Amino acid sequence: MSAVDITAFPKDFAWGAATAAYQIEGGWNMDGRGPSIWDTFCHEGGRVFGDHTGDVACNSYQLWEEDLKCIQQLDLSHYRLSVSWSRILPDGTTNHINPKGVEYYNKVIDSLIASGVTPMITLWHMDLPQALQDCGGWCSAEIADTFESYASFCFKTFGDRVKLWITLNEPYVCAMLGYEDGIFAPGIKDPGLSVYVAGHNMLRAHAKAWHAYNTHFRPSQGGQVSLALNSDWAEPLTAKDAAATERYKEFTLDWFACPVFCTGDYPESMRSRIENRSLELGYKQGSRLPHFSKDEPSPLGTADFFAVNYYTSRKVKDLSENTELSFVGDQGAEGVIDPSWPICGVHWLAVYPEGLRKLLKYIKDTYTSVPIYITENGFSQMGPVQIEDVDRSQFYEDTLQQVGKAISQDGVNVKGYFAWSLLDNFEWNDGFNVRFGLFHVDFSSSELKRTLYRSVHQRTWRATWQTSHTGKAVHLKVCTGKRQSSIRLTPGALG
Ligand code: GBH
Repeated sequence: MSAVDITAFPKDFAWGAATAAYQIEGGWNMDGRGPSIWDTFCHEGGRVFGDHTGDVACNSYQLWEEDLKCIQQLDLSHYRLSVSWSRILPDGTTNHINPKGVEYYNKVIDSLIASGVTPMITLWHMDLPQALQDCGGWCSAEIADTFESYASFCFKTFGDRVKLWITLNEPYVCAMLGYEDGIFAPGIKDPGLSVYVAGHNMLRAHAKAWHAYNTHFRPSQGGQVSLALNSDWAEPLTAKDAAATERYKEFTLDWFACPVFCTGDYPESMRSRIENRSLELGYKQGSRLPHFSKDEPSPLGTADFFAVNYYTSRKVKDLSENTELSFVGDQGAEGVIDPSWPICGVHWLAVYPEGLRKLLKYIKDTYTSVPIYITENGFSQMGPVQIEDVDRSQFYEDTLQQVGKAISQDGVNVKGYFAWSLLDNFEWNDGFNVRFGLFHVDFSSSELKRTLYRSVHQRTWRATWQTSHTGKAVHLKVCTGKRQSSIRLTPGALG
């Protein structure tokens, strides 16, 4: 086992953890919060593992001080959280503001800052207000203006203290799973159609919010705004699959990154492929991939940093013979798991830390010299709780080693790393059955006690960030699990 080279990480590197409102807060109907699409989706039954819901989750709405203790215990420099849109604007619009909701986030933000922790706030992490879904959700064109008003309200209310903003989390996942496959809220299954409309309105909403910040708030607040894009790293399964791999990348990261960082429009070949297939399939109602209007602010240049969520990688197989009207049909490619990559917990999470290094280099080479934040990355457990989570520890160590190499050997300007997640939480359609936390949460008792997983407590990856962040040397004797070693980390290249 080799240690992480901490000399690779700059002194002001952000060492954080991330969470999302619906996954941790609970308090779903407390103090005037309006319902979100995830409340509806869970309460319907039959949608989520064990019919679990986020009604209580980690109860962070009432137990915020417990979360803060966790953050302090880890010595995090940053904490990424999301605002529940319907907690502060119960019907999604600024016509009705819920003061108790605003008070909650003020308390969270103020206590983070008082503890020396920099907040990064996501405005929308999957939990659209139900009232807006009732008007068509992300498929309605008006939502872009509604989101802009909500974002402006948050900038105005919290922006004196919050300087790092993410408008939308993972538009790809929300459009695909919410509108194509229907396995995430709002549960719409409309293959090959709504997915592009939803994605388009998300980009319009993001662009409007960024422009609002840039014009009205940046001059006095001086913060930064981006959107968090998720992407697997993708490699061809065989030499024959090279073109399919290009398409796979285009239809995942490039779909959203190209309009924002490159051209102001979707990748040329994505557009022509969708248009050609529409013709072939006899689809006559114009392009399925919408066009950006010249009368609206362009998405181009609407990100002050690149925020990427990385979990896993795929080998890509050509699927160009597929004749279905669907997103995968348009993409003409399919991702499979390389059998040499271990699965950690949940079935889709094949561990390949090298993929993160390759993805970071791809982002740098393809898109941008703006700084990159890794806004999510993590490792899950399933089944009986293992407080002695040796594999997770090894995962973080291997991953941070790859991030270090991306910085020091590939010259990628990585500014921060946020582990997903601070706490075990409501893992969407997997309910509480999949645990991503650095802290275990005991969902079987009403106290919802948080307990640091063993490895996080002891192992070197955590010392890496403590050392880098605090400048203190940490000596660790690693004695859990199969792999044994004793490693001394000293602050390196600080300054
Ligand atoms: C992130 O999504 C989310 O931002 C976060 O809220 C979530 O808790 C975290 O990841 C862990 O999942 O195989 O059909 O069940 C990452 C993207 C979307 C990847 C769902 C896996 C599973 C689809 N994930 N997907 S399926």
